Amino acid sequence: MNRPIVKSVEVKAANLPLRRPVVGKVGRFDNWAVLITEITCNDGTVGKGYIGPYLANYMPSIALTIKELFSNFVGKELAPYQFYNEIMNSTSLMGRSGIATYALAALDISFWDASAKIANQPLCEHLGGSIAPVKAYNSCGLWLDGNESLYDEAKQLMERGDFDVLKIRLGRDKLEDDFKAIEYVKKALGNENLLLCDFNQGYSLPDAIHLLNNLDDKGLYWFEEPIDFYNYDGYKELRNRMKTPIILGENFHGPDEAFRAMEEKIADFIMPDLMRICGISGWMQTASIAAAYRIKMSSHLFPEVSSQLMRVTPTADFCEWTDWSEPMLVEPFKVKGGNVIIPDVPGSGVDFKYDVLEKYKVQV
Ligand code: SMN
Ligand code: MG
Repeated sequence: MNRPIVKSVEVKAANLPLRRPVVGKVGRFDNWAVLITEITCNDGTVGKGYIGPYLANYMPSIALTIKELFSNFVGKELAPYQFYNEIMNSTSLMGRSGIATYALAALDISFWDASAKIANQPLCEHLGGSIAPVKAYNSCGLWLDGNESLYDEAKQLMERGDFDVLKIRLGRDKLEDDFKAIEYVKKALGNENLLLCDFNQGYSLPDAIHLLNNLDDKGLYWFEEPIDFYNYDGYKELRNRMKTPIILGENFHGPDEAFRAMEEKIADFIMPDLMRICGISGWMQTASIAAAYRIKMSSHLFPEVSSQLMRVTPTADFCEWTDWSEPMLVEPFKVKGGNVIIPDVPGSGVDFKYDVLEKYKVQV
């Protein structure tokens, strides 16, 4: 069968204000920097997607890379997974990580959106799955700043969408303050519900051992990124010492890194990031590897496409939900009963409010 031919690409960027600033060991962010990629086929289909590369000043370089990579596909029949493999197998001069990965991810997400639209199916159905509620946690708050009382903040986070799983950021100067923070949040959440925690690589190995030893009996569902994500020996050591499962993965650049981490058994669970894992194609490869290793896989940010992907991830655990992109989305995904609700529309369900993109525009 003839498939539509890929014709052109458009890239836009914006720096959306965040309702609650991100304050963690990862830094402070008042904005969510997004790069929108739209590809058009000769039948008029437009594939849309976005990535969030954090650092707005790098977006022009990423946009240029997107356009340069796109030149490989002009005039070809749309074939997202084939395109992904062609680039992965031919860009060794650029490397298979960093900006190249972000740019390929942006294109891959848009190609798959177009492909699902052409098939007239929601993305998860196009990938061989079905629509159903996707178990999620609300990750929009519980940062390290904590001006509001953490009890009230946790209650607010549970209220919208009836969430019963939350994630707290840890790594306050005094261990006692982390203990108190956990206590306040647990009081709001209830002891029967799951609390996850994230350290954002804030610790050296000896400090992490000390801290996690003190937190190991707190009933936290996972310890996320206590130390540098590339410290493989350190992660092995932590896994040996702790009862609480260790998770990392938001910093895997492409499936190669995810594979190595699983092969080396450095984590109990993984949580790839749609952008860094190299889009939908990179995610699908990683999900197969996680299934082979029987490792639970959660998602990192990008709840719209990630929730669709969780429906075809054999070891799917939790979808991380944030509302950061909502201001620019025509139809933000609904959250109900602690689940992300995938809309029954063709494609990824992501479409943009162009007036909002214009208002917060970044020149690329
Ligand atoms: C995180 C990463 C990037 C920006 C904000 C928060 C964090 C998470 O590591 O896992 O949510
Ligand atoms: Mg994290």
